[in-house]
Amino acid sequence: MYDIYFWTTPNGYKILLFAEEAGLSYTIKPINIGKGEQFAPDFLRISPSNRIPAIVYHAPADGKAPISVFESGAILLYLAEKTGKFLPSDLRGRIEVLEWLFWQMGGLGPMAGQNHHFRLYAKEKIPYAIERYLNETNRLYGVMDRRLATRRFLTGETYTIADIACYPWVQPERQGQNIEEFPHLKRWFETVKARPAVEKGFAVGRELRQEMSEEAKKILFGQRARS
Ligand SMILES: N[C@@H](CCC(=O)N[C@@H](CS)C(=O)NCC(=O)O)C(=O)O
Repeated sequence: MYDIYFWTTPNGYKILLFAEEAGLSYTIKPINIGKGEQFAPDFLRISPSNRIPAIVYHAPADGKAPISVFESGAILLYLAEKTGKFLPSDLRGRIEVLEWLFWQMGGLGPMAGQNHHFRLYAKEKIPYAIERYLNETNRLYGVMDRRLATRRFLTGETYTIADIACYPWVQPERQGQNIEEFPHLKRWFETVKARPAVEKGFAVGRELRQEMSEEAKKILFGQRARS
């Protein structure tokens, strides 16, 4: 029913985690971003920003053409609304989940992404850039830790798309963070990690995983507008 355009990155995993949690029937369409497959015209028609993830749903309720969705936050919201899962329907509960979903999309994801870039991938190690994103990741971990001091999950007692969006982006070792400084975040991290659907989603993706080659870095970094 669903095609998931996927590669083994945190944003890609968000969608596998949802699909496994919700028991969706799906086919993975691998888009090897290290080989430049994200620039194929067929993929750009679905995801005009040449980024994974994206999905296509083949049997929309209106009986019309398949529906495609790009941007992981939009995909999670679409799937949550469609399945009625992992997004509360009451006004306040829903708003809270959307706040944390957008917090991840605009904060944790981009900042941790820059952390990975400057610490792990950039050829030139620029102390200012490394420190800036280490600090910002640290600040964001602190925000989650405070939140989780009084709640089981980010928005309350139930697991939602906000947790699904954040979990793949919490990678303490890669991000130069000491999780022991964030006991509530650590407890949440271990709770989410142990969910069977999370284990399954990561196991499914792992089969495709490749180290990032120098060739891949040339394709991924330094992109400019394309005509
Ligand atoms: N805001 C986007 C970001 C997606 C994104 O950055 N995807 C990366 C992998 S995590 C990608 O496809 N990169 C390919 C490229 O840079 O060409 C989302 O959340 O879906």
